[in-house]
Formats: sequence, C-alpha cells, structure tokens
Amino acid sequence: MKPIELIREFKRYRLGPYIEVPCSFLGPLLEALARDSECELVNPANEAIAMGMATGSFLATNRIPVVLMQNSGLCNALNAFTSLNQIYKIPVLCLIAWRGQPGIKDAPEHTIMGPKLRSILKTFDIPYEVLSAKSYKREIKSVINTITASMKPAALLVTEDLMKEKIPEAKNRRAGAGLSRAAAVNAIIAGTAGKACYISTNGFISREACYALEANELKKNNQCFYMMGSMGHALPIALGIERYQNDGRKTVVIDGDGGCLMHLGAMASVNGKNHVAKNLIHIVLDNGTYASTGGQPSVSGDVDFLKVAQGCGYKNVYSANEASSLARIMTRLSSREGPSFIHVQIDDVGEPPKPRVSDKYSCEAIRQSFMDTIRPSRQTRRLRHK
Ligand SMILES: Cc1ncc(C[n+]2csc(CCOP(=O)(O)OP(=O)(O)O)c2C)c(N)n1
Repeated sequence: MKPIELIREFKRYRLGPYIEVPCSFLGPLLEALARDSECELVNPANEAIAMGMATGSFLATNRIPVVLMQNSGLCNALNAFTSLNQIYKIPVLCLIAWRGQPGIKDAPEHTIMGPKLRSILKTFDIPYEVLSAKSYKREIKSVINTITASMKPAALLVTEDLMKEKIPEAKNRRAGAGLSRAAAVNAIIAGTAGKACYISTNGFISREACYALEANELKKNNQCFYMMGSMGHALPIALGIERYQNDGRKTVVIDGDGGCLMHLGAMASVNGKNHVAKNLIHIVLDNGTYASTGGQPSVSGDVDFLKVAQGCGYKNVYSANEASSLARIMTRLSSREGPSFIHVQIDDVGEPPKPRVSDKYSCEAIRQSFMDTIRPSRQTRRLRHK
C-alpha cells in the first residue's frame, strides 16, 4: 500500500505530532511524512525519549500523538509505557515495525524479540492490531477507539510487506568533507592495527569494519566485536572491556552519530571518580543521519559532540575530516593516555552497504573469537553451559 493512504487516514483523527526513531520497514512512511507539510515530524534520540515527548505533547495539545519505532525500541520505551503513560492515562498511538516476524527471515538481533512481540504487548496490556493493506482503515479505527476509551497507549504493527513503495532519495542529503565511511574505517584500523581491539556499532558501520578488517587480512586476529543489535551500547561495552585491558592496547569504539546519541549518557562514565578509561578511544562517524535504515536525519546537527566530550572529561578531543589526519590522530592516540574522543564528519551520500556480518559469522562466533583475541593467554577457557 502507499504510505499516503495511511497518512490520509491518520489525518482524519487529527493525530500528531509524529515522533520517530527509524526502522527500514517504516522508511517509506517516514519519507512521506517528511514531505507532507501538514505533518509535524519530530526525531528524538531514542524511543524512551519519544514516549516522553509524546506525553508532553498530549498534555499541551490534548491531541493523540504518534510514536513510530522498531520493536527493538519498544524495550527502550517500556518504562515510559508502564510508569508514565499507563498510570497517568496518557494516550499514544504507537506504530511498531515488526522485525523478526515468525516465518520471515530477518537479522539475528530480531530472533528473540520478533516471536515475542505479541506476548510482550499482551503482558504489558498494550492492545494492538496488525496493519494490513486490505483493512487498514478498520484497524486504525479499532485502535483509536481503544485508545480513546482507555486513554492509554495502543499499537499498530507494521510488517515488512505493508509498504513496499520505493520513495526517491531524500534531497536533504549532506556531503561531508569528502570522507566516506569506508575510508574513515580504514584509516582508524590503519592507525591502530595490532595495538587495539574494536567495538563497532550496529548497522552499516559493523559491516564496514568487518569488510575492512578482512581486507587487511586481520581476520585471523579477529579483534572486533561486531555489534548487530543493541543500538547505543558500543561505548558501554567498550567501558566494560577497557578497565581490564592491561597489555597496552586501546579499546576503540567505532560509533555512529545515531548510536552515540541513543545512549549519550554513557559518555558520562569515561572519567569517573573510581575509574578513568585511560585505554579508551571513542570515535563517532557522523553523517547526520541513520544511514542504515534509509538515511532519515538524526539530531546530530544540533549537537556539538566535541563540547559534550570535553564536558564529560575526555582527555584528548579531536575532530577529523580527512582519512590521512584521522590515521595520524589514531597513531598518536594509540600511545597516549585517554579517554580520547574523535568526531569524524563523514559523507551522507548513498554509499552501498557492505555485506551483512551475519552472512559470515554467528553472534556466538563473534563473541568467542573476540574473547580469544583479547584474552590470548586464556584462549582455551570456554564458558560451559549445562
Ligand atoms: C533500539 C533501536 N532502535 C532503532 C533501531 C534501528 N536502527 C538500526 S541501525 C540504525 C541507525 C544507526 O545510525 P548511526 O549510528 O548514525 O549509523 P549509520 O547507520 O548512519 O551508519 C537504526 C535506527 C535499532 N537497531 N535499535
């Protein structure tokens, strides 16, 4: 079905604003909302923030707001559902992209959440309908009626096949200083190879890191923890590793602007009273968008990452816009005490994504080979499960 048909129906109920954290399944709808001047589109850094903003917007306008999210983001938002919207009776229409739907092949990060989505909604008393092209008007009406009667959130589930329409590339794409994601990742690795382990954030950045490490024949020394889901957790994972790294190697986080902003609070833990993350190098590849889900804008343009890093106590704070300077900074930082931060402006122009890491490696294999690399002396020790 066409996304404008959905929007037309939403308008009949005077819904809004539309507060979104993207998923590729929602891509055509988000693009159509962005093009519709009557629809107010808001893009917070994570799904919990989206629920908070929706709440405030209802308090101020008495209109039912719409929150759009992926089902992985529902877990981020559940605290708001239960300890805010449901107890204060604040209605929200949630459009939830149903990744990992049973019977449909999807990425590994959706294998748990996909089949459990409906039972989670049931457990948390969140009524829902699955949107279909044939009877979407009835499903929207039913959910809006439920919301109005209960004054609580309810959901419409969006499946992969609902909106197949291809929308032309967004015009607001920004070319950076001519630095591609691939060139930036290669420069990071070139400047630190053998002296670091890496955590790469989910989406295209992990794919790029895997591609680059393999091309550099560093695979045998698989030093990267390629994230697939858990968006926003790259820095927290690195902070967990870094404090036990005493072999002179750095823990390098290859983050995205969207991933970093999703749990920006993690930056507040790099320079603690009890522990300073001296071995940490945190790099944000900033393309101003969520490239991995279709190039929707992130809020990075409104944030001065360097000032945030300084304010959080990173010791060395750099920005880099070219591959050669990035590699030079990496070499310098690999022998300097941190925590260190580098903001790297990269292009937001449709670079074709590299193959999925999951085509090659299982999550468990990634975990084990990473552990074998960072704990070489204890290589043979495996966790045993009964
Ligand atoms: C909690 C959660 N919400 C949404 C998503 C969907 N998602 C996957 S990758 C991605 C974009 C990541 O953006 P960024 O870190 O800026 O990297 P880029 O894609 O631009 O390389 C999003 C929104 C997700 N995986 N998890």
